[in-house]
Amino acid sequence: MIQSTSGDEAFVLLSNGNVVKVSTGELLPANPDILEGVDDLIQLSYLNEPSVLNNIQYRYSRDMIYSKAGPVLIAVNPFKAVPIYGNKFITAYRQKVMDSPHVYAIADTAYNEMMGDGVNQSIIISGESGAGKTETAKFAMQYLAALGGGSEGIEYEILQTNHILEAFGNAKTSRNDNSSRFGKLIEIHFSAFGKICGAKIQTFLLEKSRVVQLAAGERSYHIFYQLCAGAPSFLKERLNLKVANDYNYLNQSECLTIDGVDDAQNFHNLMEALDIVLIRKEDREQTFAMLAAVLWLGNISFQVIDNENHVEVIADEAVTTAAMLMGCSSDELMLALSTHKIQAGKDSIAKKLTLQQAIDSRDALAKFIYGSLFDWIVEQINKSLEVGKQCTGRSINILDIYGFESFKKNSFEQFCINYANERLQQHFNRHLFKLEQEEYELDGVDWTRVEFEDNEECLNLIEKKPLGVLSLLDEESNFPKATDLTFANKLKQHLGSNSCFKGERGRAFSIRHYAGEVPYDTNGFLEKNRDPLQTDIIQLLSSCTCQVLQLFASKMLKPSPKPAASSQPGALDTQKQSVGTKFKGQLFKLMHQLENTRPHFIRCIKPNSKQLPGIYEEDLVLQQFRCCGVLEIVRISRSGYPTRMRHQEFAGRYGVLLSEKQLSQDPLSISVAVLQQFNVLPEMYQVGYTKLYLRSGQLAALEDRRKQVLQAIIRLQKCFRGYQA
Ligand code: AOV
Ligand code: MG
Repeated sequence: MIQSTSGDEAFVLLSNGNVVKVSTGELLPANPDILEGVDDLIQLSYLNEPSVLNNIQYRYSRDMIYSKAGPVLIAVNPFKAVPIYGNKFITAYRQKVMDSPHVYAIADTAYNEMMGDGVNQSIIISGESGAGKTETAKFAMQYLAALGGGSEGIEYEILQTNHILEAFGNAKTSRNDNSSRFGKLIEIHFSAFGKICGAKIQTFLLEKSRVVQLAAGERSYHIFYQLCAGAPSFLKERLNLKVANDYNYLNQSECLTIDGVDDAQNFHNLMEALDIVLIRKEDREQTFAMLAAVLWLGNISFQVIDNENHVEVIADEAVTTAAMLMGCSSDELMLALSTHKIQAGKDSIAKKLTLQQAIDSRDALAKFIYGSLFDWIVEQINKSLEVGKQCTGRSINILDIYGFESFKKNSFEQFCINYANERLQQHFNRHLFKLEQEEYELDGVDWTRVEFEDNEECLNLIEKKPLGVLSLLDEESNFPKATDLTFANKLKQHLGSNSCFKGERGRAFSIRHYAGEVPYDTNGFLEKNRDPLQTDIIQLLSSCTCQVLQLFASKMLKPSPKPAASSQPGALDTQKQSVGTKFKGQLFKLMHQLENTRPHFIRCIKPNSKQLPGIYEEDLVLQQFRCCGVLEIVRISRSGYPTRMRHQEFAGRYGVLLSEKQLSQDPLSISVAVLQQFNVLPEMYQVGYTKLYLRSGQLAALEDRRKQVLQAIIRLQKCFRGYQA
């Protein structure tokens, strides 16, 4: 409220009672009280950042966590249980008794459009780490499960997969106690009757490094702590399982528990979920054995035996237990972890590894086992949810990936995660800004262009060939003598002209992402991109009696059965795709798949970085609004025409209401005649070359009138027949 002005200065009373002096040029108009807390930001009379921020805050403080920004659902993380979910609410949204913005409403629209138009749909959830994507995805699944539930109970199985995937793929980070460390797309398939008949889960790049290395205060994957805390005693005995604190892979970060989380209880929930998703008992046993093997591998230590730093494995409980769980002898395991076989003519010589090489080789083995186990579990789940014959090909996809991340130290993992978010942002921009406006322009609609922040430049920086981060990374990864420093120098040498790139000192560089600038440390980039596994280790795995290990090893051998001789430590096997390139391919495939569906966007917002309820940090929220272009979306939807119909279609549906004479015209003229007949105001529509564009709400009004007219005709006909009789 402006209290007084003098010259170009104004005294303004803030809502917290403080009075501040500002220059009048900085003042923006506030919205009238009657518009306080509107459902959809497009209803605001004055569209500016403070108004949007205030509106969302007003709603948030009243536990109205969902709002609309035109077609986009905004979900602000409440960090507490809000009583707006469950069967009562599902029914209310289904029966349209409730229509306030909600993830249920989005799921409902997607379902109706799939059933009505026969078009596959996608619900695309984005937002920073900890913003609430995974929870939102689960509520969307819950709604679809309730709607599409049938007698077979597959919908219940689908919901249970969340427990399993979260146990194996989520972990505590400094941003989120339950952070997804993989990307997930779930396709839910429906029968002709709209019942769920199967599902398929695709996952993207799991953060494997977490298995062996943790930042202070973070945890490894939940499953390890759950297993240690909750395994029944017979299982503990069989796996020689200790408490979490006894394992190096878990105790290194001095964080073993999460406030408010009961790992033992979660282990029981997981067992139930595994039962429901029909994971076989043998498979479960092998899974637990592999988890314990990973933990024990982490406890294996080495002893330096000469002055060249060569090592031998210390034969202790860790080695014997890991070997027992893997199904090999301790000697075989010790040899594979401390030597590298080299072919010399017909003979092979075992060369001893240095301490660092041995540690790397042990960790690579642990990461390989865990990563393969994760993929294998997803495979088993998919078998159990198999898309059945009664499925019609109709589906709703729900995408929940890891959110944008910026820590103090950012490595290859953050680079991949943020790259995925850039791709997703481009898809979002394309659908909400680009395609929409292009269509208007192409169809001759009178339209003032709304500018938006394009992230093409950043994607080019990452993806462009041959001079992009990923290409240069592959080039260096193929070069055995390259180091993280030479890689960093190469980036600086070639990418300096891209405005999203900033060279930093030494091994560091920064990228200006759509969601903010992130400093990366190239330390470990090459190794993580190569993700090598020595042939000696693969051979060991194929000789293990544990069946899943044989299976994992066979997958490594299949694409390129490579003789040991050519294996150069440190070089990237040319036939094996690098992690970065493989990820890029996966993302392209994902985008292609999403392009074939009708998207529904949900933007999750993190109101504070403390993960606490009731705190709304304006700067943090504003920055998130800016990077997804909330204001621009509202601007476009407000001046846009969300309903569009081909003239032919429109004329066919509403032309019946015109006189014979008017009908002899072409579809475009019929469209115009209908609009005139129904007195639709000129500002409510635009006539394009091929389509008619209507403001929101107009079609509903037309439908009502059509119904009235048709009913009147029917009444007249009845009357006429009665008269004839
Ligand atoms: P994310 O998926 O977006 O982060 P989550 O969905 O894991 O974030 O949400 C983080 C935490 O916020 C959850 O564990 C809940 O405690 C809380 N939360 C989120 N949404 C709700 C809600 N609708 N109601 C109640 N609590 C909620 V990451 O996976 O880190 O990008 O990689
Ligand atoms: Mg998540």
